[in-house]
Amino acid sequence: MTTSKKTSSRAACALLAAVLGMGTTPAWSGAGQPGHGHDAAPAQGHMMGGQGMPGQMMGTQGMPGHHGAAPAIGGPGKAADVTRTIDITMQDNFYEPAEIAVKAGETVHFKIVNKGTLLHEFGLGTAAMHAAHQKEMMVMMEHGMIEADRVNHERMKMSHGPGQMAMSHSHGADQGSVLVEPGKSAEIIWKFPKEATLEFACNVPGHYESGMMGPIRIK
Ligand SMILES: [Cu+2]
Repeated sequence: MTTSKKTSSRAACALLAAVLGMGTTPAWSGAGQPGHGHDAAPAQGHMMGGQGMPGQMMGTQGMPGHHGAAPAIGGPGKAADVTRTIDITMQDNFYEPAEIAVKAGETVHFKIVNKGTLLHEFGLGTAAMHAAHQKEMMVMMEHGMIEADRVNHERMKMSHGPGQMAMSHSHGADQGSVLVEPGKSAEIIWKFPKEATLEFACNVPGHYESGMMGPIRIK
């Protein structure tokens, strides 16, 4: 009786152990599923990492802002680091000087004056960036945000829709681009990268094509 009880309790124990064991197995396989989830999680994390990469790239390039895939063109510089001042005169439709030479990593203070009768831009970037910017500025002109000889600030403000943010954000001294109305002036302090193939250009529709651009030689 006692033995059978012990036996049955042992059996119960064994059963319990088995159940626990089995319980462990599903739990383990359950953990295995999260394990699979873990396998998937790094993949997701990787994907997220991939999505986050523009941010990382921006970080490495020292380019704060939202131009994720932008190539290294340098960034806004500090006044204290300026080693050279370059005067730029805008005419219809060309710049004086026609080309610029800077040293690798140099911080340059550009003083820009528009002596023409038309609206002009002084923008720093690669040829590809200027080409993209020209399309934006074509749209800006179509929307009346810019006119031949002026910036329509009212229209510019109204244009802060989601799709048009990029346009209004693509101008500004901290973006390496200024729009200058006739008779007005502007300045940019820019820290150049060690090496890059850059141009300064005016992307007001028709101006780049008519020669309002020049190379920036980094030596
Ligand atoms: Cu121009």
